[in-house]
Amino acid sequence: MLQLSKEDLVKAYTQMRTIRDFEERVHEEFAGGGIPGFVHLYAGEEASAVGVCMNLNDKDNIASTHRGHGHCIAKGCDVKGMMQEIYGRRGGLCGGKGGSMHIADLSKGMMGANGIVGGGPPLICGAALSAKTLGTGGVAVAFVGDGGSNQGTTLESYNLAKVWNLPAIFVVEDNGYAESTASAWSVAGSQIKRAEAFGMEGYEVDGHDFFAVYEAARDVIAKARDGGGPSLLHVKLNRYFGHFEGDAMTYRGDGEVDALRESRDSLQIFRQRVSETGLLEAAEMDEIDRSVAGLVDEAVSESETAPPPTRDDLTTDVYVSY
Ligand SMILES: Cc1ncc(C[n+]2csc(CCOP(=O)(O)OP(=O)(O)O)c2C)c(N)n1
Ligand SMILES: [Mg+2]
Repeated sequence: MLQLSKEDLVKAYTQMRTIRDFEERVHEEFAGGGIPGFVHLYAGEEASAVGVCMNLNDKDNIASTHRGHGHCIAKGCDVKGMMQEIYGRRGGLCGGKGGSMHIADLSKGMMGANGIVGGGPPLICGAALSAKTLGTGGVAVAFVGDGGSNQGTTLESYNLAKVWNLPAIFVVEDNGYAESTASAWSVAGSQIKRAEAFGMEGYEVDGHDFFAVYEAARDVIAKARDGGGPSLLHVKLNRYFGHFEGDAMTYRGDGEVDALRESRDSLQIFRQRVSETGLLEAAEMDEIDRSVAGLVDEAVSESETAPPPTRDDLTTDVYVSY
């Protein structure tokens, strides 16, 4: 924690608060019928995206999941552009044609949220191979869920990343469920042993503790940048909302989410840690809370009135031209 500057701490808290407010607000607006399509929320998992991405720069790439808003914000995507994308507006980051599950911004190294579970790991093998070949010094990170960790694409990617000695990091975000299936039931062996089976180092991390994630990610990312090859982080955390918006969550115990919000809240844990050590004052964080709330308000009100894509937009962005 000591090596983080005050500026870094402010950035980390601001990003985590932005993710939380963004998601809480999308939850409300979706329930009110303002948002089209299908939405998966990241609230509760903020420390993972931010703890990892604080160690990355614009040359580094990440591949996300269907639960991608937090990864986008942590990698520096424009919050208003994201909200417009979720609303399907022309001013959205992908012209309003991608929606929640396909937000991408290559200029920030955000290769995309992804509707294909286990779709991210193969993509980062490509990004990491390109960084290695071109000598950019960049690394590539895939976020993948506990469910996604069982996909063949993920295990094949572990193998490829190791045999090619790629600057690749696999972050398994284990929130305990894949849709309604508990990971305790569905994941055989252990994530760490899976990493070891492919000759990679793997570390288990408390995904509600920003500092634990930050430090674990810092070490494996530095190793990858130095040519030390891929690693895996098994990040244990919890989601606060349903699998998707509208999920009645009948598979979760009574009071499970309330208890998590009470005791496993990455923002509260962060606030407590930095206040105890005097690194940031509560008043400074309250001020950040107010400014983030204003930003999210503006993002929603601008999205509500923004125009949708036009008929002509239907035929653009279909094929890439080089
Ligand atoms: C290849 C593929 N199979 C199935 C689905 C349907 N699906 C969407 S999300 C999901 C569960 C993913 O669980 P996990 O990887 O743990 O991520 P979480 O939702 O918990 O963040 C499934 C099965 C899909 N989108 N893609
Ligand atoms: Mg999961």
